[in-house]
Amino acid sequence: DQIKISRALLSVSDKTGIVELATALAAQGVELVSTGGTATALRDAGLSVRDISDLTGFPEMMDGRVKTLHPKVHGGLLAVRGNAEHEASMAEHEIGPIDLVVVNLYPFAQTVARGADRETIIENIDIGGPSMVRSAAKNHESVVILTDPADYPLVHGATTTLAQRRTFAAKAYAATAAYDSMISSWFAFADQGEAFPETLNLSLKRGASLRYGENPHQSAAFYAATGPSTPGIGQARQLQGKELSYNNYNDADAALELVSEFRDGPPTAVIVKHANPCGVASGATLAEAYAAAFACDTVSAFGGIIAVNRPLDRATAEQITSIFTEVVVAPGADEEALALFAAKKNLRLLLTDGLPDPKRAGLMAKSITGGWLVQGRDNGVIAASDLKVVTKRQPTEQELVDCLFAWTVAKHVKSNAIVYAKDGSTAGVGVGQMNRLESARIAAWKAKDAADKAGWATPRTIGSAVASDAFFPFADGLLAAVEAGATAVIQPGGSIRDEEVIAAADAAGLAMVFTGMRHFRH
Ligand code: 93A
Repeated sequence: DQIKISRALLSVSDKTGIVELATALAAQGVELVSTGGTATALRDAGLSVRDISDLTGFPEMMDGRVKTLHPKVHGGLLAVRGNAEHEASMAEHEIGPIDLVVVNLYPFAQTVARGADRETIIENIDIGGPSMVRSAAKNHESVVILTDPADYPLVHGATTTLAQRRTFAAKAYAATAAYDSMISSWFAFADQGEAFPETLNLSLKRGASLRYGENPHQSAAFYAATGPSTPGIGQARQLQGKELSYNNYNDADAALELVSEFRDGPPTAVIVKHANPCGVASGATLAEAYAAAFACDTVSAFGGIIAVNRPLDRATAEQITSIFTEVVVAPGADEEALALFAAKKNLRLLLTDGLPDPKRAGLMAKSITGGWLVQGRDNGVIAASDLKVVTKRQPTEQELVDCLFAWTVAKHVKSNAIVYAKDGSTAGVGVGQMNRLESARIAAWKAKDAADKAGWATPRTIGSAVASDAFFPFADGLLAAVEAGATAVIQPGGSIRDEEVIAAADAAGLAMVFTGMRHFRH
Protein backbone atom coordinates (compact mmCIF):
# COMPACT_ATOMS: atom_id res chain seq x y z
CA ASP A 1 0.00 0.00 0.00
CA GLN A 2 3.06 2.24 -0.20
CA ILE A 3 2.58 4.71 -3.06
CA LYS A 4 5.20 6.83 -4.76
CA ILE A 5 4.16 10.33 -5.81
CA SER A 6 5.02 11.34 -9.39
CA ARG A 7 2.93 14.46 -9.94
CA ALA A 8 1.76 16.95 -7.29
CA LEU A 9 -0.69 19.81 -7.57
CA LEU A 10 -0.03 22.60 -5.08
CA SER A 11 -2.56 25.40 -4.57
CA VAL A 12 -2.43 27.14 -1.23
CA SER A 13 -3.55 30.48 0.17
CA ASP A 14 -1.51 30.03 3.34
CA LYS A 15 1.98 29.43 1.97
CA THR A 16 3.40 28.14 5.31
CA GLY A 17 5.77 25.22 4.72
CA ILE A 18 5.01 24.98 1.01
CA VAL A 19 8.50 25.80 -0.26
CA GLU A 20 10.07 23.19 2.05
CA LEU A 21 7.57 20.56 0.91
CA ALA A 22 7.95 21.41 -2.80
CA THR A 23 11.73 21.39 -2.49
CA ALA A 24 11.66 17.95 -0.87
CA LEU A 25 9.27 16.62 -3.53
CA ALA A 26 11.34 18.07 -6.38
CA ALA A 27 14.40 16.36 -4.95
CA GLN A 28 12.48 13.05 -5.26
CA GLY A 29 11.77 13.81 -8.94
CA VAL A 30 8.13 14.81 -8.43
CA GLU A 31 6.60 17.06 -11.11
CA LEU A 32 5.13 20.20 -9.51
CA VAL A 33 1.98 21.83 -10.91
CA SER A 34 0.61 25.01 -9.35
CA THR A 35 -1.91 27.83 -9.52
CA GLY A 36 -0.82 31.46 -9.97
CA GLY A 37 0.24 32.70 -6.53
CA THR A 38 1.60 29.37 -5.38
CA ALA A 39 3.60 28.93 -8.62
CA THR A 40 5.12 32.39 -8.11
CA ALA A 41 6.10 31.56 -4.52
CA LEU A 42 7.76 28.31 -5.63
CA ARG A 43 9.56 29.92 -8.58
CA ASP A 44 10.80 32.68 -6.28
CA ALA A 45 12.37 29.88 -4.24
CA GLY A 46 14.14 28.63 -7.37
CA LEU A 47 11.92 25.62 -8.08
CA SER A 48 10.68 24.67 -11.51
CA VAL A 49 6.89 24.54 -11.68
CA ARG A 50 4.32 23.81 -14.36
CA ASP A 51 1.42 26.25 -14.52
CA ILE A 52 -2.06 24.83 -14.03
CA SER A 53 -3.09 26.58 -17.28
CA ASP A 54 -0.49 24.50 -19.12
CA LEU A 55 -2.00 21.32 -17.71
CA THR A 56 -5.65 22.26 -18.40
CA GLY A 57 -5.06 24.10 -21.67
CA PHE A 58 -7.22 26.91 -20.28
CA PRO A 59 -6.09 30.18 -18.76
CA GLU A 60 -6.91 30.94 -15.11
CA MET A 61 -9.91 33.17 -15.64
CA MET A 62 -12.73 35.21 -14.11
CA ASP A 63 -10.59 36.75 -11.37
CA GLY A 64 -9.27 33.29 -10.53
CA ARG A 65 -12.74 31.87 -9.94
CA VAL A 66 -11.96 29.22 -12.56
CA LYS A 67 -8.42 27.89 -12.16
CA THR A 68 -8.53 24.20 -11.38
CA LEU A 69 -12.16 23.37 -12.18
CA HIS A 70 -11.34 21.19 -15.17
CA PRO A 71 -11.62 17.49 -16.17
CA LYS A 72 -7.85 17.34 -16.61
CA VAL A 73 -7.57 18.13 -12.91
CA HIS A 74 -10.56 16.20 -11.57
CA GLY A 75 -10.09 13.29 -14.00
CA GLY A 76 -6.48 13.08 -12.88
CA LEU A 77 -7.62 12.98 -9.27
CA LEU A 78 -10.70 10.75 -9.50
CA ALA A 79 -9.69 8.08 -12.01
CA VAL A 80 -9.45 4.72 -10.29
CA ARG A 81 -5.97 3.41 -10.90
CA GLY A 82 -6.00 -0.05 -12.52
CA ASN A 83 -9.60 0.33 -13.71
CA ALA A 84 -9.43 -0.40 -17.47
CA GLU A 85 -12.36 1.82 -18.38
CA HIS A 86 -11.06 4.77 -16.34
CA GLU A 87 -7.62 4.37 -17.80
CA ALA A 88 -9.04 4.25 -21.33
CA SER A 89 -10.84 7.54 -20.66
CA MET A 90 -7.61 9.04 -19.35
CA ALA A 91 -5.77 7.99 -22.49
CA GLU A 92 -8.53 9.18 -24.82
CA HIS A 93 -8.73 12.64 -23.22
CA GLU A 94 -5.04 12.97 -22.44
CA ILE A 95 -5.57 13.14 -18.71
CA GLY A 96 -2.48 12.47 -16.60
CA PRO A 97 -2.77 11.12 -13.06
CA ILE A 98 -2.23 13.50 -10.14
CA ASP A 99 -0.98 11.68 -7.06
CA LEU A 100 -0.79 14.45 -4.47
CA VAL A 101 -2.91 17.55 -3.86
CA VAL A 102 -1.82 20.17 -1.39
CA VAL A 103 -4.55 22.71 -0.76
CA ASN A 104 -5.62 25.17 1.84
CA LEU A 105 -8.58 27.35 1.19
CA TYR A 106 -9.29 31.02 0.67
CA PRO A 107 -9.26 32.61 4.16
CA PHE A 108 -13.02 33.03 4.51
CA ALA A 109 -13.11 33.24 8.32
CA GLN A 110 -10.24 35.71 8.47
CA THR A 111 -11.91 37.86 5.81
CA VAL A 112 -15.12 37.99 7.85
CA ALA A 113 -13.18 38.63 11.07
CA ARG A 114 -11.33 41.60 9.64
CA GLY A 115 -14.65 43.24 8.77
CA ALA A 116 -14.31 43.09 4.98
CA ASP A 117 -17.22 44.18 2.78
CA ARG A 118 -19.76 41.71 1.44
CA GLU A 119 -18.25 41.49 -2.04
CA THR A 120 -14.81 40.64 -0.65
CA ILE A 121 -16.30 38.04 1.69
CA ILE A 122 -18.16 36.37 -1.19
CA GLU A 123 -14.99 36.41 -3.31
CA ASN A 124 -13.28 34.52 -0.49
CA ILE A 125 -15.61 31.57 -0.79
CA ASP A 126 -13.27 28.96 -2.25
CA ILE A 127 -14.86 26.66 -4.83
CA GLY A 128 -12.01 25.05 -6.73
CA GLY A 129 -10.00 24.30 -3.57
CA PRO A 130 -12.70 22.28 -1.72
CA SER A 131 -13.54 20.50 -5.00
CA MET A 132 -9.97 19.25 -5.32
CA VAL A 133 -9.84 18.37 -1.63
CA ARG A 134 -13.01 16.27 -1.96
CA SER A 135 -11.95 14.60 -5.22
CA ALA A 136 -8.51 13.69 -3.91
CA ALA A 137 -9.89 12.47 -0.57
CA LYS A 138 -12.49 10.30 -2.30
CA ASN A 139 -9.72 8.62 -4.25
CA HIS A 140 -7.41 8.25 -1.21
CA GLU A 141 -6.69 4.64 -2.23
CA SER A 142 -4.28 6.15 -4.75
CA VAL A 143 -4.20 9.90 -4.09
CA VAL A 144 -2.72 11.87 -1.20
CA ILE A 145 -4.55 14.94 0.07
CA LEU A 146 -2.77 17.38 2.37
CA THR A 147 -4.78 20.20 3.95
CA ASP A 148 -2.70 20.92 7.03
CA PRO A 149 0.88 22.29 6.87
CA ALA A 150 1.63 20.28 10.03
CA ASP A 151 1.32 17.11 7.90
CA TYR A 152 3.67 18.25 5.12
CA PRO A 153 6.85 16.78 6.66
CA LEU A 154 5.21 13.32 6.60
CA VAL A 155 5.27 13.46 2.80
CA HIS A 156 8.71 14.98 2.25
CA GLY A 157 9.89 11.52 1.12
CA ALA A 158 7.23 11.44 -1.67
CA THR A 159 5.80 8.14 -0.45
CA THR A 160 2.76 7.40 1.73
CA THR A 161 0.98 4.41 3.20
CA LEU A 162 -2.74 3.71 2.84
CA ALA A 163 -3.22 4.31 6.56
CA GLN A 164 -1.72 7.77 6.17
CA ARG A 165 -3.86 8.53 3.14
CA ARG A 166 -7.00 7.53 5.07
CA THR A 167 -6.05 9.80 7.93
CA PHE A 168 -5.40 12.66 5.51
CA ALA A 169 -8.78 12.02 3.82
CA ALA A 170 -10.66 12.15 7.11
CA LYS A 171 -8.92 15.40 7.96
CA ALA A 172 -9.68 16.77 4.50
CA TYR A 173 -13.43 16.19 4.73
CA ALA A 174 -13.45 17.66 8.24
CA ALA A 175 -11.78 20.76 6.77
CA THR A 176 -14.30 21.19 3.94
CA ALA A 177 -17.24 20.49 6.28
CA ALA A 178 -16.03 23.14 8.75
CA TYR A 179 -15.42 25.52 5.87
CA ASP A 180 -18.94 25.15 4.45
CA SER A 181 -20.58 25.42 7.86
CA MET A 182 -18.78 28.71 8.44
CA ILE A 183 -20.05 30.00 5.13
CA SER A 184 -23.57 28.82 5.86
CA SER A 185 -23.69 30.49 9.27
CA TRP A 186 -22.33 33.68 7.76
CA PHE A 187 -25.19 33.67 5.25
CA ALA A 188 -27.73 32.86 7.93
CA PHE A 189 -26.69 35.36 10.57
CA ALA A 190 -24.07 37.81 9.56
CA ASP A 191 -25.24 38.69 6.12
CA GLN A 192 -28.45 40.24 7.28
CA GLY A 193 -29.84 40.83 3.83
CA GLU A 194 -30.53 37.09 3.74
CA ALA A 195 -33.52 35.42 5.33
CA PHE A 196 -33.00 33.34 8.45
CA PRO A 197 -32.94 29.62 7.70
CA GLU A 198 -36.02 27.42 8.00
CA THR A 199 -34.35 25.44 10.77
CA LEU A 200 -31.47 26.61 12.87
CA ASN A 201 -28.63 24.21 13.65
CA LEU A 202 -26.21 25.97 15.92
CA SER A 203 -22.82 24.40 16.27
CA LEU A 204 -21.73 25.04 19.86
CA LYS A 205 -19.06 23.25 21.83
CA ARG A 206 -19.29 22.85 25.59
CA GLY A 207 -16.61 24.85 27.34
CA ALA A 208 -16.35 25.51 31.06
CA SER A 209 -19.07 24.07 33.26
CA LEU A 210 -20.08 26.73 35.73
CA ARG A 211 -20.76 26.25 39.42
CA TYR A 212 -24.23 27.67 38.92
CA GLY A 213 -26.18 30.13 36.82
CA GLU A 214 -27.35 33.62 37.56
CA ASN A 215 -28.45 32.27 40.97
CA PRO A 216 -27.22 29.28 42.99
CA HIS A 217 -30.37 27.24 42.31
CA GLN A 218 -29.79 27.48 38.53
CA SER A 219 -27.33 25.19 36.71
CA ALA A 220 -25.15 26.58 33.94
CA ALA A 221 -22.41 25.89 31.40
CA PHE A 222 -20.53 27.92 28.83
CA TYR A 223 -20.80 26.88 25.18
CA ALA A 224 -18.24 28.19 22.74
CA ALA A 225 -19.21 29.20 19.24
CA THR A 226 -17.46 27.21 16.54
CA GLY A 227 -16.60 28.86 13.26
CA PRO A 228 -14.98 32.24 12.66
CA SER A 229 -13.51 33.39 15.93
CA THR A 230 -12.83 36.90 17.12
CA PRO A 231 -11.02 38.03 20.29
CA GLY A 232 -13.60 37.75 23.04
CA ILE A 233 -14.49 36.46 26.49
CA GLY A 234 -15.17 33.01 25.02
CA GLN A 235 -11.54 32.51 24.02
CA ALA A 236 -9.77 34.74 26.56
CA ARG A 237 -6.82 33.41 28.58
CA GLN A 238 -7.55 33.49 32.31
CA LEU A 239 -4.25 34.08 34.06
CA GLN A 240 -5.41 33.93 37.67
CA GLY A 241 -8.37 33.96 40.05
CA LYS A 242 -11.23 31.59 40.71
CA GLU A 243 -13.22 30.09 37.85
CA LEU A 244 -15.49 32.53 36.07
CA SER A 245 -19.11 32.44 37.18
CA TYR A 246 -22.10 32.86 34.91
CA ASN A 247 -22.42 36.50 35.97
CA ASN A 248 -18.67 37.05 35.48
CA TYR A 249 -18.96 35.88 31.86
CA ASN A 250 -21.96 38.09 31.26
CA ASP A 251 -20.48 41.19 32.88
CA ALA A 252 -17.04 40.70 31.36
CA ASP A 253 -18.64 40.43 27.96
CA ALA A 254 -20.64 43.63 28.49
CA ALA A 255 -17.46 45.44 29.54
CA LEU A 256 -15.41 44.10 26.62
CA GLU A 257 -18.10 44.90 24.05
CA LEU A 258 -18.29 48.48 25.29
CA VAL A 259 -14.55 49.11 25.48
CA SER A 260 -14.14 47.62 22.01
CA GLU A 261 -16.15 50.52 20.63
CA PHE A 262 -12.98 52.49 21.44
CA ARG A 263 -10.70 50.01 19.69
CA ASP A 264 -9.27 52.72 17.45
CA GLY A 265 -9.71 55.49 20.02
CA PRO A 266 -7.66 56.86 22.94
CA PRO A 267 -6.89 54.77 26.06
CA THR A 268 -10.28 53.93 27.58
CA ALA A 269 -11.53 52.11 30.67
CA VAL A 270 -14.97 50.71 31.41
CA ILE A 271 -16.30 49.63 34.80
CA VAL A 272 -19.37 47.41 34.68
CA LYS A 273 -21.76 46.27 37.37
CA HIS A 274 -24.73 44.01 36.66
CA ALA A 275 -24.03 44.24 32.92
CA ASN A 276 -24.31 48.06 32.91
CA PRO A 277 -21.45 50.55 32.85
CA CYS A 278 -21.14 52.62 36.04
CA GLY A 279 -18.12 54.54 34.70
CA VAL A 280 -16.52 54.91 31.28
CA ALA A 281 -13.72 57.31 30.42
CA SER A 282 -10.98 57.98 27.90
CA GLY A 283 -7.71 59.70 28.81
CA ALA A 284 -4.19 60.49 27.69
CA THR A 285 -3.04 57.33 29.46
CA LEU A 286 -4.86 54.21 30.57
CA ALA A 287 -4.28 55.10 34.23
CA GLU A 288 -5.86 58.50 33.65
CA ALA A 289 -8.82 56.89 31.87
CA TYR A 290 -9.35 54.40 34.70
CA ALA A 291 -9.18 57.14 37.36
CA ALA A 292 -11.83 59.16 35.52
CA ALA A 293 -14.07 56.11 35.02
CA PHE A 294 -13.75 55.24 38.71
CA ALA A 295 -14.63 58.80 39.77
CA CYS A 296 -18.00 58.55 37.99
CA ASP A 297 -19.34 56.17 40.61
CA THR A 298 -16.90 55.15 43.32
CA VAL A 299 -19.58 53.23 45.20
CA SER A 300 -20.75 50.97 42.39
CA ALA A 301 -17.17 50.35 41.22
CA PHE A 302 -16.66 48.14 44.29
CA GLY A 303 -16.59 44.53 43.06
CA GLY A 304 -16.73 45.79 39.50
CA ILE A 305 -15.79 44.24 36.20
CA ILE A 306 -13.22 46.28 34.33
CA ALA A 307 -12.30 46.25 30.65
CA VAL A 308 -9.62 48.36 29.00
CA ASN A 309 -8.59 48.89 25.39
CA ARG A 310 -4.83 48.94 25.94
CA PRO A 311 -2.40 46.50 27.56
CA LEU A 312 -2.44 46.98 31.32
CA ASP A 313 0.53 48.87 32.76
CA ARG A 314 1.85 49.37 36.25
CA ALA A 315 0.08 52.67 36.99
CA THR A 316 -3.31 51.29 35.97
CA ALA A 317 -2.80 48.01 37.80
CA GLU A 318 -1.88 49.90 40.99
CA GLN A 319 -5.18 51.76 40.92
CA ILE A 320 -7.28 48.73 40.02
CA THR A 321 -5.77 46.60 42.77
CA SER A 322 -6.31 49.30 45.37
CA ILE A 323 -10.00 48.35 45.61
CA PHE A 324 -11.86 45.04 45.39
CA THR A 325 -12.39 44.15 41.73
CA GLU A 326 -13.98 40.93 40.46
CA VAL A 327 -12.69 40.67 36.90
CA VAL A 328 -10.26 42.59 34.70
CA VAL A 329 -10.35 42.13 30.92
CA ALA A 330 -7.58 43.52 28.75
CA PRO A 331 -6.00 42.91 25.36
CA GLY A 332 -2.69 42.34 27.19
CA ALA A 333 -0.60 43.29 30.22
CA ASP A 334 3.04 44.15 30.85
CA GLU A 335 5.27 42.35 33.37
CA GLU A 336 4.88 44.95 36.11
CA ALA A 337 1.10 44.92 35.85
CA LEU A 338 1.08 41.11 35.94
CA ALA A 339 3.19 41.12 39.10
CA LEU A 340 0.78 43.51 40.84
CA PHE A 341 -2.24 41.44 39.86
CA ALA A 342 -0.54 38.22 40.95
CA ALA A 343 -0.65 39.52 44.53
CA LYS A 344 -4.46 39.64 44.30
CA LYS A 345 -5.14 35.92 44.14
CA ASN A 346 -8.92 36.18 43.83
CA LEU A 347 -8.97 38.73 41.04
CA ARG A 348 -9.82 37.09 37.73
CA LEU A 349 -7.56 38.41 35.01
CA LEU A 350 -8.56 37.75 31.40
CA LEU A 351 -6.35 38.55 28.43
CA THR A 352 -8.05 38.59 25.05
CA ASP A 353 -5.01 39.24 22.83
CA GLY A 354 -6.91 41.86 20.86
CA LEU A 355 -10.31 43.49 20.77
CA PRO A 356 -13.35 42.44 18.74
CA ASP A 357 -14.50 44.64 15.87
CA PRO A 358 -17.59 46.55 17.06
CA LYS A 359 -18.89 46.58 13.50
CA ARG A 360 -18.62 42.84 13.02
CA ALA A 361 -21.73 40.90 12.12
CA GLY A 362 -23.00 38.20 14.44
CA LEU A 363 -25.92 36.59 16.12
CA MET A 364 -27.75 37.32 19.35
CA ALA A 365 -30.21 34.84 20.79
CA LYS A 366 -32.51 34.84 23.79
CA SER A 367 -34.77 32.05 24.88
CA ILE A 368 -38.44 32.65 25.54
CA THR A 369 -41.10 30.15 26.54
CA GLY A 370 -41.40 27.76 23.63
CA GLY A 371 -38.66 29.18 21.43
CA TRP A 372 -35.78 31.48 20.81
CA LEU A 373 -35.59 35.04 19.54
CA VAL A 374 -32.69 35.46 17.17
CA GLN A 375 -31.38 38.72 15.77
CA GLY A 376 -28.25 40.18 14.22
CA ARG A 377 -26.00 41.85 16.79
CA ASP A 378 -26.31 45.59 17.24
CA ASN A 379 -23.30 46.59 15.17
CA GLY A 380 -24.57 50.04 14.22
CA VAL A 381 -21.90 52.69 14.63
CA ILE A 382 -22.62 56.40 14.25
CA ALA A 383 -20.00 58.86 12.98
CA ALA A 384 -20.11 62.65 13.16
CA SER A 385 -21.01 62.77 9.47
CA ASP A 386 -24.21 60.76 10.15
CA LEU A 387 -25.59 63.36 12.55
CA LYS A 388 -28.33 65.79 11.69
CA VAL A 389 -28.42 69.03 13.65
CA VAL A 390 -32.07 69.87 14.38
CA THR A 391 -31.75 72.91 16.64
CA LYS A 392 -31.03 76.56 15.82
CA ARG A 393 -27.73 76.27 17.63
CA GLN A 394 -24.99 74.06 16.15
CA PRO A 395 -23.07 71.92 18.63
CA THR A 396 -19.54 73.09 19.38
CA GLU A 397 -16.70 70.77 18.49
CA GLN A 398 -16.35 69.66 22.11
CA GLU A 399 -20.11 69.11 22.42
CA LEU A 400 -20.01 66.93 19.34
CA VAL A 401 -17.20 64.82 20.75
CA ASP A 402 -19.07 64.50 24.04
CA CYS A 403 -22.32 63.63 22.21
CA LEU A 404 -20.65 60.78 20.34
CA PHE A 405 -18.98 59.52 23.51
CA ALA A 406 -22.28 59.56 25.43
CA TRP A 407 -24.03 57.88 22.50
CA THR A 408 -21.47 55.08 22.33
CA VAL A 409 -21.87 54.39 26.04
CA ALA A 410 -25.69 54.57 25.84
CA LYS A 411 -25.64 51.81 23.22
CA HIS A 412 -24.34 49.49 25.98
CA VAL A 413 -26.72 50.59 28.74
CA LYS A 414 -29.99 48.75 29.38
CA SER A 415 -32.98 50.76 28.19
CA ASN A 416 -34.24 53.28 28.98
CA ALA A 417 -30.70 54.62 28.82
CA ILE A 418 -29.70 58.20 29.54
CA VAL A 419 -26.00 59.02 29.64
CA TYR A 420 -24.44 62.37 30.49
CA ALA A 421 -20.83 62.80 29.37
CA LYS A 422 -18.22 65.51 29.49
CA ASP A 423 -14.60 65.66 28.34
CA GLY A 424 -14.40 62.01 27.38
CA SER A 425 -15.94 60.67 30.55
CA THR A 426 -19.39 59.65 31.74
CA ALA A 427 -20.87 62.14 34.19
CA GLY A 428 -24.01 60.20 35.05
CA VAL A 429 -25.61 56.99 33.79
CA GLY A 430 -29.36 56.33 34.06
CA VAL A 431 -30.17 52.68 33.54
CA GLY A 432 -33.09 50.41 32.81
CA GLN A 433 -36.02 52.49 34.03
CA MET A 434 -39.46 51.98 32.56
CA ASN A 435 -39.68 55.60 31.45
CA ARG A 436 -37.08 57.93 30.01
CA LEU A 437 -37.76 60.79 32.41
CA GLU A 438 -36.80 58.64 35.41
CA SER A 439 -33.58 57.51 33.74
CA ALA A 440 -32.71 61.18 33.05
CA ARG A 441 -33.39 62.10 36.68
CA ILE A 442 -31.48 59.15 38.12
CA ALA A 443 -28.45 59.90 35.91
CA ALA A 444 -28.46 63.53 37.09
CA TRP A 445 -28.87 62.49 40.71
CA LYS A 446 -25.96 60.05 40.42
CA ALA A 447 -23.78 62.77 38.89
CA LYS A 448 -24.59 65.06 41.81
CA ASP A 449 -23.83 62.30 44.30
CA ALA A 450 -20.47 61.64 42.61
CA ALA A 451 -19.65 65.36 42.81
CA ASP A 452 -20.57 65.48 46.51
CA LYS A 453 -18.41 62.43 47.25
CA ALA A 454 -15.45 63.83 45.30
CA GLY A 455 -15.85 67.33 46.71
CA TRP A 456 -16.33 68.91 43.27
CA ALA A 457 -18.05 72.32 43.33
CA THR A 458 -20.60 71.28 40.70
CA PRO A 459 -21.73 67.98 39.19
CA ARG A 460 -20.18 67.16 35.84
CA THR A 461 -23.57 67.24 34.14
CA ILE A 462 -23.12 71.04 33.99
CA GLY A 463 -22.06 71.76 30.42
CA SER A 464 -22.34 68.06 29.48
CA ALA A 465 -23.79 66.27 26.47
CA VAL A 466 -26.65 63.87 27.07
CA ALA A 467 -27.46 60.78 25.02
CA SER A 468 -30.78 59.00 24.92
CA ASP A 469 -30.82 55.48 23.43
CA ALA A 470 -34.25 56.08 21.87
CA PHE A 471 -36.22 59.19 21.05
CA PHE A 472 -37.72 61.43 23.75
CA PRO A 473 -41.47 60.72 23.48
CA PHE A 474 -42.18 63.97 25.35
CA ALA A 475 -40.19 67.08 26.16
CA ASP A 476 -40.07 66.20 29.88
CA GLY A 477 -37.00 63.94 29.67
CA LEU A 478 -35.14 66.60 27.73
CA LEU A 479 -36.16 69.26 30.25
CA ALA A 480 -34.78 67.09 33.07
CA ALA A 481 -31.47 67.09 31.17
CA VAL A 482 -31.62 70.87 30.83
CA GLU A 483 -32.20 71.13 34.55
CA ALA A 484 -29.13 68.95 35.13
CA GLY A 485 -27.09 71.41 33.09
CA ALA A 486 -26.68 69.58 29.77
CA THR A 487 -26.03 71.86 26.81
CA ALA A 488 -26.09 69.30 23.99
CA VAL A 489 -28.31 66.34 23.19
CA ILE A 490 -27.87 63.29 20.97
CA GLN A 491 -30.84 61.04 20.30
CA PRO A 492 -32.32 59.06 17.39
CA GLY A 493 -35.27 61.38 16.70
CA GLY A 494 -38.38 60.00 15.05
CA SER A 495 -41.04 60.72 17.69
CA ILE A 496 -44.37 62.16 16.56
CA ARG A 497 -43.60 64.91 19.08
CA ASP A 498 -40.13 65.68 17.67
CA GLU A 499 -41.23 69.26 16.94
CA GLU A 500 -42.27 69.81 20.55
CA VAL A 501 -38.95 68.34 21.77
CA ILE A 502 -36.92 70.46 19.29
CA ALA A 503 -38.83 73.59 20.36
CA ALA A 504 -38.02 72.85 24.02
CA ALA A 505 -34.35 72.40 23.09
CA ASP A 506 -34.31 75.67 21.15
CA ALA A 507 -36.00 77.50 24.02
CA ALA A 508 -33.27 76.26 26.37
CA GLY A 509 -30.49 77.18 23.91
CA LEU A 510 -29.44 73.54 23.48
CA ALA A 511 -27.73 72.05 20.49
CA MET A 512 -29.39 68.78 19.50
CA VAL A 513 -28.41 66.15 16.91
CA PHE A 514 -30.38 63.20 15.58
CA THR A 515 -28.67 59.91 14.80
CA GLY A 516 -31.52 58.25 12.94
CA MET A 517 -30.52 55.03 14.73
CA ARG A 518 -31.87 53.59 17.96
CA HIS A 519 -30.00 51.39 20.44
CA PHE A 520 -32.57 49.60 22.57
CA ARG A 521 -30.94 47.02 24.80
CA HIS A 522 -33.15 44.93 27.03
O1 93A B 1 -11.67 30.75 -7.02
S1 93A B 1 -11.59 29.34 -6.79
O2 93A B 1 -12.72 28.79 -6.11
N1 93A B 1 -11.48 28.58 -8.21
C1 93A B 1 -10.60 27.63 -8.49
O3 93A B 1 -10.70 27.03 -9.57
C2 93A B 1 -9.52 27.38 -7.57
N2 93A B 1 -8.51 26.51 -7.61
C3 93A B 1 -7.77 26.67 -6.51
N3 93A B 1 -10.26 29.03 -5.96
C4 93A B 1 -9.41 28.08 -6.36
N4 93A B 1 -8.29 27.63 -5.74
C5 93A B 1 -7.76 28.17 -4.48
O4 93A B 1 -6.78 29.14 -4.82
C6 93A B 1 -7.05 27.22 -3.57
O5 93A B 1 -7.92 26.55 -2.68
C7 93A B 1 -6.07 28.11 -2.84
O6 93A B 1 -6.62 28.58 -1.62
C8 93A B 1 -5.86 29.31 -3.75
C9 93A B 1 -4.44 29.35 -4.26
O7 93A B 1 -4.31 30.34 -5.24
P1 93A B 1 -2.88 30.90 -5.66
O8 93A B 1 -2.01 29.72 -5.93
O9 93A B 1 -3.12 31.73 -6.89
O10 93A B 1 -2.37 31.70 -4.50
